[in-house]
Amino acid sequence: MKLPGLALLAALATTVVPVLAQDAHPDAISIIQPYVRATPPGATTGAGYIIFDAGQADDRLVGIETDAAERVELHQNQIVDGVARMRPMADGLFLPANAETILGEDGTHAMFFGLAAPFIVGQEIEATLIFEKAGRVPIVFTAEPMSGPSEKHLHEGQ
Ligand SMILES: [Cu+2]
Repeated sequence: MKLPGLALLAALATTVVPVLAQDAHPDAISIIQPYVRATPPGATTGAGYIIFDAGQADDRLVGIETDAAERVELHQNQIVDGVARMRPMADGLFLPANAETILGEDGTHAMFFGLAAPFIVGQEIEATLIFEKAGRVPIVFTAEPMSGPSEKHLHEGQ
């Protein structure tokens, strides 16, 4: 497994989970090393990251559901007047065929709002990814230390 230019994730043990949603799609999308960053006590928001390797067809991640939070949004950081802010990705995350797409690159991330409990290192968080074509796919995020390289960003409206 080659993870070019992704020191953070390359440093983690890499797990590849081929998703075989339907037998008819032998080259289905792969979901690689989904993780969330551990959160401090009392935190109500968290962030998650995933590497995708789309199969032979384009797809699009349009949503994430989990019992661990009230809701999850797909976000992208943008610099406005020198300050990083984040906005929901209205069209979701496009996953071009035969390519790796990283939720976590270019300021993208999954934003968890209303955490049921803080994310603790090593914790496993069950979630369901919702794809335009592949449909609903269950995954498990692992909580990694919060001290990893991170972009500071403001949470709009908080
Ligand atoms: Cu965010």
